[in-house]
Amino acid sequence: MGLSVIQKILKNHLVTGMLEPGSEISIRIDQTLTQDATGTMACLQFETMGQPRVKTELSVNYVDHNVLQIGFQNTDDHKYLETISKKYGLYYSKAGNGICHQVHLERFGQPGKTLLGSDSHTPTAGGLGMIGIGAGGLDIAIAMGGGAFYIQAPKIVRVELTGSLPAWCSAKDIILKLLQIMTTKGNVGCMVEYSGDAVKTLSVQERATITNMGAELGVTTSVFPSDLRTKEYLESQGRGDCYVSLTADPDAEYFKTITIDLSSLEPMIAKPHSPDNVVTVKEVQGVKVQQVAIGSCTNASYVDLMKVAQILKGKTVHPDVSLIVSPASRQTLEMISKNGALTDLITAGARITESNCGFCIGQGHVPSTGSVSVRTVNRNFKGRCGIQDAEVYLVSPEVAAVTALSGEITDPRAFGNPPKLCIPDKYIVDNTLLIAPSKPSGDVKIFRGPNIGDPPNNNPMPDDLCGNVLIKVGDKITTDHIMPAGQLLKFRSNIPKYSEHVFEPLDPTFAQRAVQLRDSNKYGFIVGAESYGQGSSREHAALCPMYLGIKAVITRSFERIHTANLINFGILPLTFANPDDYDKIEQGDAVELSGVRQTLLKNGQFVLKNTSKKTDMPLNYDLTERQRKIILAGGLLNFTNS
Ligand code: MIC
Ligand code: SF4
Repeated sequence: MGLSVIQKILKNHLVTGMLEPGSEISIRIDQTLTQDATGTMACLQFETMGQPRVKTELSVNYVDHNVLQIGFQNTDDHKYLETISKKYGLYYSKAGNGICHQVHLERFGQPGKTLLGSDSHTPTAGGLGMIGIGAGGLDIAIAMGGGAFYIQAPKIVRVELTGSLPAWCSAKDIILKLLQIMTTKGNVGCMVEYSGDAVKTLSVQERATITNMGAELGVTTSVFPSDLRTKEYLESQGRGDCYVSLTADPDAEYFKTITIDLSSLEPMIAKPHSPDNVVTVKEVQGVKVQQVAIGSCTNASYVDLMKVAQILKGKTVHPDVSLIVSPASRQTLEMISKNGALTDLITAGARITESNCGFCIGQGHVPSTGSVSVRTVNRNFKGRCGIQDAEVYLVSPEVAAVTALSGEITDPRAFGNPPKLCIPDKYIVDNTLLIAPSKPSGDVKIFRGPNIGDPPNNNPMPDDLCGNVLIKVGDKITTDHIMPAGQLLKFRSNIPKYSEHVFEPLDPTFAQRAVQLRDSNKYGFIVGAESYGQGSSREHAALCPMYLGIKAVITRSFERIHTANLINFGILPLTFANPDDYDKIEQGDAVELSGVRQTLLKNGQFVLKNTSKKTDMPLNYDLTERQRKIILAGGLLNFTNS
């Protein structure tokens, strides 16, 4: 049987296991990526492993999430990352150089390689024909030390693209269409591989928009073949020597195939508050808009901003709209500045920001109360923009630009001629803000500001867990609900302080109640419903609950990265054997789980005793032997260092 692109890359990197969907495999990681919001903890964890230098082919520390440096905490974290990079042999991408995924595509991505990143949008690299996977910081730390990365061998979903994009439709409409079809739920354990005649009509940058939002599907990664368009892109970035061709064998087999005829697409939009709440723009046009924000690792590349500049040129942003444009990389900013497109944006009334994540994660440009913000980003979870009471819609750069001009959600097809696609023959390559790894040297002094604490320890899993259900939540709880970011990002390396905010958007009393329970020597349980832990890779959504004494999360289903993070921090991810039992348990119930160690050792069944309701409920888990040992040890750091 022939192999798909994904199978070829996995096979080349396989350390243990077999490519049987669902079974555990481990793969060698060629490159790692860390960013300042998750990287500090990852590097602190790497330091505890006592390795003299990173063992990957290439590792990069990016500063892109907290570039405003409000307060010393962020600036201190950056200095820490800079000195760590120097000492351990990582590239260091300084504040202002751009968003990790965009810069990685420009400078480092290579077809056929594996990339592990402490950010859920690491699959952006799949646009270049590589396997990019998002994971918690601890998994990255282990990969930096040369350790393999464990995942389930994937079910590979083939997405066949046919036809060609109609005028005013672009890559974002393709991925929004796929989100409408596949939704954000139920895709754990899958990887997406793109194929079909239309693939060759898409540039790497457009492919990267599509693979970027594979994160919202909940799949492990998304990959395009590496073809002449890939070669063209790498050459235009001065990296033609990285090119290898990588295509699927004609007889490769897939778990299933979804076909999207690009010719039949219309401009699409995701309504509040989920990326899969997708309809056509036509269906919601006319909604008045107060803010348009063009940016993020999804849709703020040179190709995107050139389209926006053409649409805005000679026109003026609607007086009721604030338009923010945040170029995804310094390369993009430099190029639109050189060719005059930046002037067109400014003259039209756009507010330009430094290249960074910024408003995408609620760091500034927070919409006003009750207002509508139309964005080119990838997530519109409630509250992520920095305020609960705002309506965020996700669109392509084209729809964002015409909406900024008209002041209401607008189908661009009524707007005359579409902008031209500008794909440069040569990008400007300027590594001024990218510091290459220095030669090994023992005398680099690591800088540690007062906000940087040690990673907290956890004890081995006790045999009996007696405690309370501290919170019961519903479907699709994201890591933004569990561990909000925005202005709190400055506490990412200060776990005691950050832990005060666990579940704050849902219940500001949670942390205080958890501490009271922990101080009375009892354990906290969390109850959730479907798709618990969507979104970001932030391990803090497990690490901080661990710090607060949480030992088990019981749900109807989990998302992949969050499950891995729970295991890494010694928290049991359990599911209701009878999904209806979710309705029979309440916040505040006193519960007991006994014989935990023995049950895990024997891979037996758990039974939760609800002493408040005087009921018993069977609980399942899907853990490999290695994962059970990690939980027994109290987490991956204990397991690795023992
Ligand atoms: C996000 O888009 O939610 C983030 C912020 O980039 C996160 C990482 C983090 O929480 O630091 C992600 O996507 O993993
Ligand atoms: Fe940054 Fe937003 Fe991309 Fe996350 S999704 S990496 S916050 S731009």
